[in-house]
Amino acid sequence: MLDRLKEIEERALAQLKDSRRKEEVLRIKGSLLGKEGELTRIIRSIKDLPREKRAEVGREINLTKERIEEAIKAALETIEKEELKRRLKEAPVDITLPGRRLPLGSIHPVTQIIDEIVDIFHGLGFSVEGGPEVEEDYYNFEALNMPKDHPARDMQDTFYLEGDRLLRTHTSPVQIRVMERETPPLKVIAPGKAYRRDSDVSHTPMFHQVEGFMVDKGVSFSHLKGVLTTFLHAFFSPQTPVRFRPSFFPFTEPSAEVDIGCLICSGKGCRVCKGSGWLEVMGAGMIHPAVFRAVGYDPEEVTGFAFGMGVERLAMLRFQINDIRLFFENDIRFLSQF
Ligand code: 2U9
Repeated sequence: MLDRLKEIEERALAQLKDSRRKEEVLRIKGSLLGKEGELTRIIRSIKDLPREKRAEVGREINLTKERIEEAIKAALETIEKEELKRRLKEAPVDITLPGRRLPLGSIHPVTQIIDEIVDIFHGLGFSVEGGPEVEEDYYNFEALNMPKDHPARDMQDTFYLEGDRLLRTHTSPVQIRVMERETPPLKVIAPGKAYRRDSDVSHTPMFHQVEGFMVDKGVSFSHLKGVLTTFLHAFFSPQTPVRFRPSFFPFTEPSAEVDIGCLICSGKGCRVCKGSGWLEVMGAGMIHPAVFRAVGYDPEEVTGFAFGMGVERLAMLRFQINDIRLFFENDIRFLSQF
């Protein structure tokens, strides 16, 4: 029996050594270890041996089986390695080539501009606040001195929802909520989305605003001019001319529109500034006493200024883009330029 085992092992190892194909190795494996394999049959026959021989022969059979299994594994590995070598030779891979890079994303131009504006006002001591985009009529209009019959509430401009709710048409309601909650002195900016029923090259139904305000005892129009001029010089350039023109907003009195010298023609007059030499970039004013009364502040006690700017408009001026809709088409060829 032991001789037979030795003979089987020697034959198996020799055959495996000569094998060049996986199928051949598997066939040898089957002929030895399969259901009717030579070694399997020997294992089955242990029970017919005299009792005193069984342990010794059994041990020898197991050792032989282990060695053969190891030789099969080694043969398969060798064949696989050879196969890989052959395939690499047929279609060579240049491992010195750089890998494929994943495309790198970039920050959306509108977000870049918001971040810049926030940084500048942060440096001037303003904190940042946010609030709901689905607002109540009261916070969006009523508290901002725009009663029920005010033209700014027109169905043409506002997205109305059920009940007294709407999509905020500006971020001013954030500031009403801040004033309701806190007491002066306050220096706050509110960046965020606003919604209006409007769509053309310079309007989208959703756009971004940064509004801000400062409330304290003795805040004057000079503070407004100082803060906004400082901001515009930081955002555009310290040489940029800035002017304030009288205007009207229901929530500020007096009100102003803020212009900068045209960035394209340096004030000579061109298509972008429609020949005027100036570009309107912000609205501003002293907070209306009615707004203070709505939030429970005494307008005899405190004063404040407020301002607002359209982020897409500033981004269009900064990046010289003539159609606001490009910001929202999410065309990767457009966005990857920033
Ligand atoms: C409170 C009181 C007053 C915010 C202001 C403007 C003037 C303004 C526009 C600029 C371009 C909106 O994005 S835009 O269309 N904004 O002209 N906004 S004063 O006044 C406030 C805000 C909050 C409590």
